[in-house]
Amino acid sequence: MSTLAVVGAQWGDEGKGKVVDVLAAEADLVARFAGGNNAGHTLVVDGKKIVTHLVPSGCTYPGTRCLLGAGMVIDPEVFAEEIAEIRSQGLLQNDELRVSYDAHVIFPFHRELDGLREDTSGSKSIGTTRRGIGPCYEAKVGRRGIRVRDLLDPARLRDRLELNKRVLEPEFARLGQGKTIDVDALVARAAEWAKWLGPMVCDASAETLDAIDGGKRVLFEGAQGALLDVDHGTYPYVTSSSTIAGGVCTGLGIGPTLIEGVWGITKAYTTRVGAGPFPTKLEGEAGEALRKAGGEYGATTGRPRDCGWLDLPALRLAARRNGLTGLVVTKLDVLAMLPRAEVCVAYADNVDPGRDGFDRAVPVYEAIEGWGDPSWAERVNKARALEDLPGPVRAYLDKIAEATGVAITMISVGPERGQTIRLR
Ligand code: 2SA
Ligand code: GDP
Ligand code: MG
Repeated sequence: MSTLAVVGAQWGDEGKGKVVDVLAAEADLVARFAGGNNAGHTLVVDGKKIVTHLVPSGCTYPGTRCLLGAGMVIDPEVFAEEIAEIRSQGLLQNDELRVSYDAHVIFPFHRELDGLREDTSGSKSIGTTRRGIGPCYEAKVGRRGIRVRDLLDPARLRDRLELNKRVLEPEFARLGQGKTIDVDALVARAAEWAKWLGPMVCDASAETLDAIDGGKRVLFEGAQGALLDVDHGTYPYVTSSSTIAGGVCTGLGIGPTLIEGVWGITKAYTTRVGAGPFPTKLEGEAGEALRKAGGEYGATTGRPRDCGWLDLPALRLAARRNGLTGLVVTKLDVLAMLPRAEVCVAYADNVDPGRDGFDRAVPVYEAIEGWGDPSWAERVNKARALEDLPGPVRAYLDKIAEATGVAITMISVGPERGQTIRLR
């Protein structure tokens, strides 16, 4: 397959970074199409952990081009730090990293506004990562956004910053924090960014299309997950971008007919970080046990993630809205550590999440039969073929495939690149 999209099929943190890292061994180009440094994608190669936020997770392979598309929002200061960190490990040494002219830029005032809103929203806060993501996308759809290309044109940049100053200073005052946006200082700061960013700026749509036309293998790397999509997620408790496979087209500027496959990543259970409905969330000790077993803490903020059993109705919705052609199940080793496990097979009273939303969804659980042999954790961890997995674990995977109508194409049994069972 020459093009494949890899997207989160839950509320993010499904293991997209690991899966993209595995698949990127066979890719020429890895392109991110949405989100920004709210994302935290973890790769573990030979015991060494790398967490990417803006840089695509193909960054460990020399010669593989990494592209940041127009649908992304980029904080240049975070980007510079991330590039330096990755380069210090001898990676991304040449011209492997490219950024769209049309990606939007996160300024310090976006970050401050994000944090201030969270601090002043009380029980209505979204639980954002406070990285300025929402305010930057708001500016974009409000047609006052500042794009990477504007950093290369100081007069235009000044004009755009003045516009944002007029809109945002009253907003800061309304929220109880007087703030002056110092346009001169920001223009000077942006001139520094432009020096190192300028050489990597490109027409990311053309780069992607030319790569596909030239027979190159292209991976599209999603961020967050289907249920955090601004249109199709648990609105308003969502991120501000198109996280589903449709976002590949808008975020990179390519047509849907060029996406040959879409793999959705799901954990063997469910996690969520931030506010909003989470039907299968486990309270108390049960949730804590899963968090501990899975090491479920935010890869960007370090926040503890809420944990619960796998939610098949939610996964089915994600499969349909993404048009999944394959499903990757991760963290099977973590579920195997538990003495018992359940799975949500339906919602009570025929609640349909598409029609009724997730607020009223009360899970109907089934215990997973035969679960809970203390020897499994190690056995699953070491499995490299489907046949190596215990019978009840395989039956669980079959149940997931049947409920979603999507074939399982890969299974992850540990964080390391090699701890993977490839079925396709
Ligand atoms: P934002 O910052 O505006 O995008 O937040 C809006 C909602 O989107 C959620 N969100 C995420 N959920 C899971 N993982 C994310 N990335 C980090 C990670 C999160 C972290 O990899 O662990 O470190 O805390 C991510 N990014 C955004 C967020 O929780 C809000 O619900
Ligand atoms: P992403 O945002 O989807 O890339 O996921 P994150 O990196 O935020 O969170 C996934 C976490 O699970 C990371 O710490 C990964 O190293 C880890 N991980 C991924 N796959 C597996 C797996 O199969 N088993 C275990 N134990 N950990 C995994
Ligand atoms: Mg993550």
